[in-house]
Amino acid sequence: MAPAGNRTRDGTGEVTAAEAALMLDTGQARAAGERVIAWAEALAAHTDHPGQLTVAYLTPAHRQASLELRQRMREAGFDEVLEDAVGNVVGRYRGREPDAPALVTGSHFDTVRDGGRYDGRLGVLLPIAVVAEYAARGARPRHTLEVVGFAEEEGLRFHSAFLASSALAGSFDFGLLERTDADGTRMDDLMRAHGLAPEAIAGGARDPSRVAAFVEVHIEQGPVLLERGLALGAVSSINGARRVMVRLRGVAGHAGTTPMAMRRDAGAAAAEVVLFVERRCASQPDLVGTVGMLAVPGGSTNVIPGACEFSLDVRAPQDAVRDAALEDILAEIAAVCERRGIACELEHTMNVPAAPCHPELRAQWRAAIEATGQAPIELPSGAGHDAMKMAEIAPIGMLFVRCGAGGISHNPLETITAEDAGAAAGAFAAFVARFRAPAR
Ligand code: HGY
Ligand code: MN
Ligand code: MN
Repeated sequence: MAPAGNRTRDGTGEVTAAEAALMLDTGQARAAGERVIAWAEALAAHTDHPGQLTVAYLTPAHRQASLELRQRMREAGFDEVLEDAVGNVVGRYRGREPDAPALVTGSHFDTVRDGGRYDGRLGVLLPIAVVAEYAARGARPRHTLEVVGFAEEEGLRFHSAFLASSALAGSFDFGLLERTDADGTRMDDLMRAHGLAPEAIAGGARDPSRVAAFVEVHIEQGPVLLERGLALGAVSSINGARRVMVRLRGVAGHAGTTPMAMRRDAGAAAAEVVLFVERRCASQPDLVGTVGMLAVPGGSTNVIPGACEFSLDVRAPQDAVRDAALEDILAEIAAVCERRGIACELEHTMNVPAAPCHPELRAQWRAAIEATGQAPIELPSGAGHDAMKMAEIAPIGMLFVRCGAGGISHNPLETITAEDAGAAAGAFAAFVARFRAPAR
């Protein structure tokens, strides 16, 4: 017998008729998953470098991707679709209670160099596919659903990670507008050349009281779900990250005539530091350290490196562990430079604290995963996400989706299945249907 009132029963207990209308059945979820895979494939056609997927902030490929996302949103039936002052693509699907604060979701659509087609983009395309299901049946969630395609998260072009989500969070660093890319193009000029208005960025910051929560669907970018045989996982917290660009200056010299003891070799100094980073960060569990960029600017085979530049990226679940490791690394850099007669310049380019997901949203994601018939597990995120920026103004939650190919990411081999994308669509719809704004 149907429970009293306008309640109905589905596989996970009592839901109201309005909530039930927001759920996807297996067929609808699968169709949404297949749509997401096809859209990700189409979006990957836009790239800065043919033969690989690289989409940096405001390149021609980035602009094409932005137009395509806006078109997907319009076709899906969003009530409002716009591009904001920093280039974010924003779609709003009105809720049953339009005066209630919005449930904001989304992720980034820029990529790393030669990256995968689901990092970030899954978190934009999947909510669009679910809204298309809602619009097709005239179903409305309680809270307005705002889907954001963040224009820049990876920091590829200007070393400015989370640029776009910081604009929504009201913590945009306006000094970045003066930063130039490898071709000497100023960010401010580039934005204006694309019709964006840096002076309007501050006005785009969200009023925290108007954001009920921020949730992000993202590929796991690791092997845990794959090894556990699970499609989905709720995220417990996001590791904090610190990044530094290190520029070493020694003395260029003749590779053939300069005795080894008389050299001030910036490349050899950097090599010592890289191995120290590996040793120090391997010394504690969950602490990671990476030198992802390493270059001898203008180097030649027969010239001792007079300069060497490299990046540092250090992360841990606890900020204190991360900061202690970075301190040790910077102390080692100073000692190596002292011993070798090398000058050193440091540029701190990122310091994002670890971001715990809100307990109530973790519970709601676990319930949503269970609604898809899967046992809910929780796992931390070693990768950084826009959610950690949005955590500055709203409670956050995240859903991870299994990665294939051993969990590889930031690599063209990155992959997910349509079936898992469908499971994620079903969980996302169940989450939205039963979403309750956490107490603030
Ligand atoms: O670096 C990261 O963790 C993210 O992919 N930007
Ligand atoms: Mn990434
Ligand atoms: Mn990402």
